[in-house]
Amino acid sequence: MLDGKKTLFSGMQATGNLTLGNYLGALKNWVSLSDDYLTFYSVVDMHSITIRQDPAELRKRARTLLTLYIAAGLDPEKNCIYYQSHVSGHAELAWILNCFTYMGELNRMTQFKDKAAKHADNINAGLFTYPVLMAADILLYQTDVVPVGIDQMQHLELTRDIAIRFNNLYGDVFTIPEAYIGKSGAKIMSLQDPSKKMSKSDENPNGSIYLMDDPDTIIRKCKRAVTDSEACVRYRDEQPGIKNLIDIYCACLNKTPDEVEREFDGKGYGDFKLAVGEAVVSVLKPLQDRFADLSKNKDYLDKVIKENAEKASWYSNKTLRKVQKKIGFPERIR
Ligand code: ATP
Ligand code: LTN
Repeated sequence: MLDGKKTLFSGMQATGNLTLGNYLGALKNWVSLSDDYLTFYSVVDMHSITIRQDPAELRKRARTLLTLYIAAGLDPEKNCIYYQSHVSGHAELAWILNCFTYMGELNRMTQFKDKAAKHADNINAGLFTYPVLMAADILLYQTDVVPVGIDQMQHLELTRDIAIRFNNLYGDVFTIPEAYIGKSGAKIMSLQDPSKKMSKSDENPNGSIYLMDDPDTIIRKCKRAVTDSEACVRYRDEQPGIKNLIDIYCACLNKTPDEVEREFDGKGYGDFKLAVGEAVVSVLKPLQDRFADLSKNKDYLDKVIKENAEKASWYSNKTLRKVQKKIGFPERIR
């Protein structure tokens, strides 16, 4: 709660090109929830450097991501859209929360284990304490709700544990946040291997649909999606490829799996895959057009970046000062 309004926080890393999974699992819900909350949507560039980045590339991707937030339908006048690295409170609170988080808790994080296995030559302390920075992001804004894909649930549970632990020691300092997982699209799988989540860091570009893919590419990737030989469009675990395509179709067109099964009863996979491709195009094409327009408007984007960083700093400082006082840091002399 901030200013008597429920608060929403979410963020994405500026690594790789956003996929349809990122859009349907996160961004789309951000847009649908944005009217009901005081909202903060961060480009979490400080999280990105837990993996080695090319500086010019990181800067470019961060700006692209921020622009995409707006192109997806988040009005930056109403939603605080900003770079995490522009608001120093994130790092300051993360340090404090590090001292309230146990090694054993961090050792259990599956994202850490996955990323450590993938980047065995650079298992840095930042990668290990990544979830603490994420907890700081969320708790800084007294967040009530955090829309994310299912893969982030474990980090959210940890955030809650840290907040409860802190509150037990110092009184009611933090709001305890809840995850918001969308009804469909919470976990979009790779088109080439439906046992793996669609991910922006996947090496096989055919497994993911990127938000910037052109219509022909989208249709081609859907047509080539790995399915099975059952030859019926059914929403069930035994047909993971088809199930995933139904999820995509439902999330794009706001339909239910039942409706989709009926719609494609007696039809072949060719028809269904084409319809999925067209549904994806119908969602991504308008977003791509808005992105192209926004990208031309440098002054506008710069203004959004500056003003929203100031707004986020203002709110985050309120929480930070409270925390610093509670734990016994000396008061600032004005
Ligand atoms: P990486 O491959 O670099 O780990 P990622 O594609 O998993 O990245 P993140 O930046 O970790 O993306 O996630 C951004 C948001 O998108 C998170 O809320 C996450 O839960 C959601 N998300 C990511 N992939 C999927 C997916 N396949 N289905 C649904 N939601 C997803
Ligand atoms: N860890 C998240 C990105 C992230 C985030 C957050 C999401 C960083 N801070 C705060 C929600 C709230 C990820 O890898 N997707």
